[in-house]
Amino acid sequence: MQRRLVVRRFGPRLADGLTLDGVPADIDLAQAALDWQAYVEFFERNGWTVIECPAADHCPDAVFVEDAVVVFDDLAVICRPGAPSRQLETAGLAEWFAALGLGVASLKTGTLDGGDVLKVGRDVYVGLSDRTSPAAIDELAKLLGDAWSVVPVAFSGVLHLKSAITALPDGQLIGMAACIDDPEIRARVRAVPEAHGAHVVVIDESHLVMSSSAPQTAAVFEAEGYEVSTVDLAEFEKLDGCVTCLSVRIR
Ligand code: CIR
Repeated sequence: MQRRLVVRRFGPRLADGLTLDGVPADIDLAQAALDWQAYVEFFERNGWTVIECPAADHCPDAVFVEDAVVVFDDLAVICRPGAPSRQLETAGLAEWFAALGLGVASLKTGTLDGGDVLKVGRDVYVGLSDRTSPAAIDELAKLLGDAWSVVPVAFSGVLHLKSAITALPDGQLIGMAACIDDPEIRARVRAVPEAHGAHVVVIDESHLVMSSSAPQTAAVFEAEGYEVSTVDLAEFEKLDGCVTCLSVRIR
């Protein structure tokens, strides 16, 4: 199976990216470039083909490409970013993803950030957030039909659903249960000791990649038998990014 990783290089305006508290982040651009490169190289070393989509230098947050596109099997869904400063990020992406050989559908209603979309098996949990509206979730559900089961999830206190929870290879939800308003889903979330411990990208059944800013959580998963790799993401974390958001993964 060919695994492809779509990434988007950041431009000179990265430090103008949005922050939850509205205070501009103090970004070290040189360090961010090193960390971004190391992220890309990590995936290359682990057998992924890395593909760069065209940069969007006029959009400071474009490096967080996960928010602009979500891939379901061989269908790329072009999102409608909820923040006005991010809406131009999707320009040209439909054509670009089609050229990769994927089917493409563009959402037309409301707003939806890919960071609110957590796929676990055939379930698609979609956070109801300031960035993602019920109308867009309905449209996504209709688009995906019976192949996927879309579950809206109310949450609070963090930017995106995947800022609060992600999932281990066995489908176990992990992260900050207290952020999940929906009681049934909250009860299924296994707590982790650090905020950035909520974020894993699954490389395969036994291998995870996480931010190096969650060492206690990494130790917990290692003790359970997972191989845990870490990447440094501090500059992107200042902009409320995490390990999932710097790429779109095509498996
Ligand atoms: C934003 O506020 O939109 C960006 N500064 C951070 C987006 C992070 N995206 C993600 O975790 N999926």
